[in-house]
Order: sequence, then structure tokens, then C-alpha cells
Amino acid sequence: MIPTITAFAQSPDGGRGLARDMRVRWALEEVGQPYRVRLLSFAAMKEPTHLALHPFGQIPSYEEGDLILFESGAIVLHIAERHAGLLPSDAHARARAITWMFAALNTMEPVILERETASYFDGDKPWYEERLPMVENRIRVRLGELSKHLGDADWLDDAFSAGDLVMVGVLLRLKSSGMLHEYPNLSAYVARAEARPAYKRAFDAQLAVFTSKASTN
Ligand code: GTB
Repeated sequence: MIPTITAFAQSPDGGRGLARDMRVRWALEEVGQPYRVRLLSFAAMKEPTHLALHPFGQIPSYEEGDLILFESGAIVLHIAERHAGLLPSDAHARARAITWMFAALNTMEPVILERETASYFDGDKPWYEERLPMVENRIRVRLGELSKHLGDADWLDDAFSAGDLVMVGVLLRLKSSGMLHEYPNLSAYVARAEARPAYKRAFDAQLAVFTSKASTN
């Protein structure tokens, strides 16, 4: 059964692949699973039809027959469990890969999101410039720890896994900040992931939504 995911009809990031449908597209591409995309306006995301799929009225959602999922991490895990290619078969290695998914979402993403939230909501406040270095230092603590763990390895735990996919999805949100460059092994890690053919296919697919819209406007 071909699953259907939802994504922004008008990508606020201009197709830079930062919205969370990108992780799901990438996972589907890694395992070679075709998928359909339903594009939603911001208004449609809050309408009952979509709220029946996603209680928080967000993207992405995932429909596969009578299975309906939301939360990008849960969707990636579902895809990884159903198809070969994103989770090792060894039980311990599999548990470690899932641990890295949680680490990306629960340990890395919150501090990275705090920086974005501060800029969106408090960027015009007089104390913003004073607060930003504190927010960025909390990110640096986590990046430093992650960098130390990665060392000179290619991936977080031996072979590429869903843990790397979600971690890179999170780290990409820092790309425009320049902070990743302070950790050359993390920059190289992200670049290695972006060079994967499945990543490129997913990136191009989400970009096409934006470029095809831009060309008709
Ligand atoms: N925890 C959920 C998950 O992982 O799936 C979070 C889902 C989420 O935040 N979805 C966002 C959304 O639907 C889109 S990805 N927002 C609309 C709303 O909440 O009403 C977040 C996002 C949005 C925009 C950019 N950007 O422009 O760069 C990047 C990321």
C-alpha cells in the first residue's frame, strides 16, 4: 500500500528542506518506498479533516490504509521497522539506533528550537541580543558532546541508521547559523548524509513543491 504524507503547500522555508516532512520523505526514499503527498495550506491544517489525522493540526501526518500516524519521529520509526535499510537486525544495535532517534528529538532538538523560537518571537525585544549567546551556548554544549561521541566515525553507531537520519534532520536546522562549522566532524557528518542519493531525492521532491509554485505565481 502506498502511504500518503502531508506537507506544507507553501513552504515557509522556501524549500530548504527544514520542515519535518523532509525526514519522512528521506526515510521513505532510503527504504525505496513510493509515497504520495497531500499539500496543505495553513488554514487546511486546522480544519476538521486534517485534525482527524493530526490532533495538533500540523504536518507531517502519515496514512497507510487504516493506519494514521503523526509525529515525524514516530513515522520514521514505523517506516524503519516495516522496511529493511534503516535499522540494524542485531537487537542491541537496533535499540541503540532507536536511542539516537530519541536523543536527536529529545536532547538535541529542544535546544536548537529554542534559538529559532527566540528569534521568531523575541527577536525585537531589547534583551534578545543579551539572551542569544546563552541560548547558543546551550546548543554548543550539546554539539560538543555529540561531536566527541562521533569522533572520526562516519555515523553515530557503525552503519547509517534511522538514528542518523533523524539526528541530521535536526542538525540541518542549524545550518544557516554557521554553528556547525565550529565542529568540523559534525559538518562533515551532515554533508555525508546530504550526499546520500535518498536524501537528494527527498530534498528535490520537497523543493519542487516550492519551485513549481514560485514559477506559477
Ligand atoms: N513534533 C512534531 C513532529 O516532529 O512531527 C512537530 C511538527 C511540526 O512542528 N510541524 C510544523 C507545523 O506543522 C512544520 S515543521 N507547523 C504549523 C503549526 O504548528 O501550525 C516545523 C518547521 C516549520 C517551518 C520551518 N521553516 O520555515 O524553516 C521549519 C520547520
